[in-house]
Formats: sequence, structure tokens, C-alpha cells
Amino acid sequence: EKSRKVPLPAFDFKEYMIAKANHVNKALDEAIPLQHPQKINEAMRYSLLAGGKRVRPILCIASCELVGGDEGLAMPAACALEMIHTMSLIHDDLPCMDNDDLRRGKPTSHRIFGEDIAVLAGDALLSLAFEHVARNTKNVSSGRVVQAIAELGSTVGAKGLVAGQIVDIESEGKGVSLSTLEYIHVHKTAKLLEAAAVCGGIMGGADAASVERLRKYARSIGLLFQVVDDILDVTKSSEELGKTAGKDLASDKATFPKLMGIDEAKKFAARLVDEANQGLAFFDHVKAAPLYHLANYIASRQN
Ligand code: GRG
Repeated sequence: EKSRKVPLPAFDFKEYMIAKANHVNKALDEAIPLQHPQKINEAMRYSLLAGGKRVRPILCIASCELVGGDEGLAMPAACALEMIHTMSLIHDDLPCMDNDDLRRGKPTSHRIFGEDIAVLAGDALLSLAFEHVARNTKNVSSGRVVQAIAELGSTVGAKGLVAGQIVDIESEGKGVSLSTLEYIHVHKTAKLLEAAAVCGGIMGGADAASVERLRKYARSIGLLFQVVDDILDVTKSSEELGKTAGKDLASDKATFPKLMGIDEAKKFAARLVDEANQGLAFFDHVKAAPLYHLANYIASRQN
């Protein structure tokens, strides 16, 4: 296994993430004024402004900038991605799905507002996402805006997030094959990251080949995100062994380390980093610094 190490360009990634997240948060705040009927806007704002890492919007903006566009061109699409991500979390947490009480360190939407309003808040965020891109994208040709909206639509629907969720639900409690596990994570997680990079590229004026390079990069980091998550579950569990039983080893949730072994899972993660870097190889190394650092950040996070 030879891993073609790409040296990380010198770049203050943390500062970049914080600056971009601040811009995104300001735009999200402005996208949903507290107007009549108060309750639904309150519920939408509660989850949207609850403080996620904003990885998807930042990936969208960084992709736009990589191909020569400026942040403003991609900002409405970036906000739409966070609206879609947030609505998927609200619905994923519902009693009829995962029935979770906490999200982003706060009580889930249905815990605060009730199940009825949580469903509606998700629906309203999803439709606002499309309206927001269509209405607020400026200085991009209408053809490109339509292309981005189509990308977002297929990302959410029965070929995208919903497909991942349904295969996940249907495989609960059953033995899952490696290809099914990969299918679930590609659809539940990687698709939206793909859409983020692709929409950023489209808004920034990229040609079709570069849009596909960005897609390949984002798909790899999306799957990487989940593989690393699974590996961390195992390493955290074994550290805690003796104190409490390792939670993930005990549960019957399928993970990459369980299906392929921890060493193979680590090799798989290394291969995904390579693939992500390959997607970027065509672009100027210095201009691609934020995306190289993002892949590295996902690969080497410790919790
Ligand atoms: C989209 C119509 C529609 C329905 C939703 C519920 C569902 C279908 C899909 C589930 C999608 C889901 C919960 C995927 C997991 C995504 C994931 C990796 C979440 C964690 O993302 P982070 O770490 O979270 O970026 P923060 O809080 O930082 O944004």
C-alpha cells in the first residue's frame, strides 16, 4: 500500500473555517426573519442556528473560490445546503426515526416544539432551501442556477439522502454486507457533501470536468467521514473498556471495522484520503489549500 503523500500547503485552516462559518451564520440568520407565524420561524431558527460546524456550506464556498468565483456567488447555495442538512437532522431525530433527545448539544426540535412542529420545521427548511437559491443567487447565469437546483433535488430525494435513510432502516437488525454499509453512508452522508462541492463549482463558473473532479473529492471525504467515525468508535470503546463496556462493540450496528477488521478499515481510510487528493490534483495546489486541509481534518480528527 503506497500512499502518495501530498504535502499540505501552508495555510491557516482553523482561521479560514472560523471566518467562513461566521459569514455563513450571518447569512443564515438573515434568511429566516422572525415573522408571523412566529412559532414555525422560531423552530426553524432554533435548529438552523444551533451551532453545527458548517462543513457543507464551507465546502461549497471553498469549491466556488477554487474555480475562481467569489464567496457571494455561492452563499445562497451554501445556506441551502445547511438548511437541507439541518432538516435531515430534525427528521432523523423524530420519535418515528431515531427518537433522539439531543442534537448539537441541545434538546432536539420535537423535544422543544413537539413532533408536529418539528415535522413542519423540517418541511419548511427544505422548501426554503430551494426558494433561497432561486431567489437570492446573484451574478450567476440562470442555466447554472437551475443546474445547481437540480443537483440539490436529486441529493435530497429517493436517489439521495432518502435512499440512504430507507436502506438504513430496512437493514436494521439484519446482517449488513460491506456494499450495503457503503451504500448507506454514500447516500446519507457523502451525497450532500458532493452536492456542496458541485454547487460551489457550478456557481463559481467551473466547466463540467472540474465539477466532476470536485464531486470525486467530496464523495471520498464523505465516506472517509464515516469510516473515521467508525474507527474512533472502536478506539474510544477499547479505551473505556474496564470502566464501561464499549458501547459500539456491544451494539449490533454495522461498522467498517466490524465488517473488514480495524486494520483494513484504516487502510480504507488512507485510500479515501488518496482519492480525495487525486480529485484535487488537477487544481492549483495553493488555491486548493482549504480543500486539502479539510480532507486532512476529516482524516485525522480524534473525536
Ligand atoms: C432529506 C427529505 C429528507 C429526509 C431526511 C432523515 C433522513 C432523510 C436522512 C438522514 C440523514 C442523516 C441524519 C445523515 C447523517 C449525517 C451526518 C454525518 C451528520 C453529522 O454531520 P456533522 O458532523 O454535524 O457535519 P454538524 O452538527 O456539525 O452539522
